Amino acid sequence: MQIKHIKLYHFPMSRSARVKWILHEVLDEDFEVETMALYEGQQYQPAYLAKNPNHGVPILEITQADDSVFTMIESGAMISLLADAYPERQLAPPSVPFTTARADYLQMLHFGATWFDMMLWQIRLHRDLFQEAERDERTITRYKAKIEEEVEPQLQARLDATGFVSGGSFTAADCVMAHNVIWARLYGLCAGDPFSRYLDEVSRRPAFQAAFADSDRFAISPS
Ligand SMILES: N[C@@H](CCC(=O)N[C@@H](CS)C(=O)NCC(=O)O)C(=O)O
Repeated sequence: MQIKHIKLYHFPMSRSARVKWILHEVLDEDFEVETMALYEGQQYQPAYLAKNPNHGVPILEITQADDSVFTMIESGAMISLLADAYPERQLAPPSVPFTTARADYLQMLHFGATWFDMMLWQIRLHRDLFQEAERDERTITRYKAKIEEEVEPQLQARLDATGFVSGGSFTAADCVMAHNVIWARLYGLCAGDPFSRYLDEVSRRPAFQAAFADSDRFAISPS
């Protein structure tokens, strides 16, 4: 795939911010962003649903050399692809030859984008997004406990060992995991020093600062 142009559909601080972060890492400012009015329901417009029937951000539109456009709708896959598409940025261990560093990196990227993300999403739905009658406090309690008792110790051990979630340097897996840590902190989770040091470290990156420059436009709930 030869990438000619990239467009990201985005909402501040949401899962698209992970993708915006890696886009700044690999392309600096050389990509297009359209910010969606999610709280006003713009994602349900037919033209948007045709691109993403799951009505969410991010969408990544990749225009190739022949002007065909490939559309992606999963943030973890986008981040994995972008890290591999720009190997000179050294955001992922190479896929060939096989290494355990690559296996561990993929495992942490997907752990962040699926397992940990799923718990954060359940908390967000029941705490911030569902109508009052649909909210279930037990779901919030259950997933907060799972994060505290199961996820945090695993991440903390990794951060204590190397400062990053996989291997001894910053990788694309950190774009997912640090975004999750920022998200978790909205709920009082991942509050300890190793997580503070981690966020201090990654937030010094210019690409992080560019990606989260619009975070003041995020509101935790629709008003
Ligand atoms: N698994 C998807 C989830 C995308 C997702 O749920 N995005 C949320 C924002 S973080 C969204 O756009 N929600 C609006 C809606 O569902 O209508 C991914 O990681 O890309």
